[in-house]
Amino acid sequence: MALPPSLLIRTAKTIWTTLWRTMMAQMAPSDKGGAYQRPDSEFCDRIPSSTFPSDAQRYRLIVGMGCPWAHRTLIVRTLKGLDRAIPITIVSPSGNEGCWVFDQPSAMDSLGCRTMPQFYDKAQSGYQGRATVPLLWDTQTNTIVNNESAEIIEILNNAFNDWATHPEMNLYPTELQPEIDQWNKRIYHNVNNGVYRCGFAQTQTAYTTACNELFEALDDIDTTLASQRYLCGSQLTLTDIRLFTTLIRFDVAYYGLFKCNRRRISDYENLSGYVRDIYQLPGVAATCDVDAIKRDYFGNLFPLNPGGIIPLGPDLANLQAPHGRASL
Ligand SMILES: N[C@@H](CCC(=O)N[C@@H](CS)C(=O)NCC(=O)O)C(=O)O
Repeated sequence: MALPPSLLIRTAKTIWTTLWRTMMAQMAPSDKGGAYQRPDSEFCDRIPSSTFPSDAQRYRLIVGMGCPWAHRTLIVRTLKGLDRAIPITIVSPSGNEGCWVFDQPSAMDSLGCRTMPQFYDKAQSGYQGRATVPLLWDTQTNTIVNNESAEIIEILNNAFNDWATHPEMNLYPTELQPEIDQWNKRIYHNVNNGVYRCGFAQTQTAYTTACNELFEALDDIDTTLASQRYLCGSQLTLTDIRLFTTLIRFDVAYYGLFKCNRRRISDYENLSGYVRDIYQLPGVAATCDVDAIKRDYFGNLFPLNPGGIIPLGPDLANLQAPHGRASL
């Protein structure tokens, strides 16, 4: 005998909402108002230092191709020409285990780890924090150097110039640092983490605040980019790379899955050309794995997309179109 629909709906809603809240609390810690609170990164050593001297092939980057934070490190590694000096290991998300897993035999197999949490535990026994990517690993002492992308990209920019194919490329020049730092602060809160603050919001108010702040920042950035090629003028810097990895995921994932749907990046006149400009820099397109982005976001963030269906669009052929920004 079928249940009366209203009872069925009420029961399903109660169970579903309770499960959703429980899973969201685990996946996305929030404050009392339901706003997402990203946990701080816990490993913040630098290279060069007395413990971690600069050296080629000693350090390894562990990345996930869908992850915007890991993507920053891949782009800086590529632009600097550090492919030989800093090898990478790619991990994939395991939807069932809720963590990153090593899917191919890797140089670190000798450590006997299959998942990122096991790997963090090797570096710090009993580690209870988030086992995030990207991770800069020291293969000599078998420990973590750094797991904060904002710091790893500074390390990659500075510490390995003796082995870099493009040592002359300085993405964090001293004279631009105050301006870069200012952009970073605004872009991190409103855009990089802003899209997560929309998608991981657990109340309407938290979502509305995040969404308003996100689009206010994007509107301002679009205006800035009307008269200059990059955020700090004519020179590409770390702040552009930090912005780019969010923008390239925007129409693909954040617009739909994270409800960042006031406008697409492709609707912005200047931001859309800016994305094409950076995408077309030598080596950058090869770091952009759109299938992995779709798979990792739509396929693995179960509380946001329980059916796991991965959308077919959008059409990104336009990324190869002329950007017309060189004259700015
Ligand atoms: N602050 C970190 C954040 C990195 C981060 O949140 N990475 C995500 C993937 S996009 C992750 O590994 N999450 C796994 C988890 O939180 O358990 C950074 O920028 O390096």
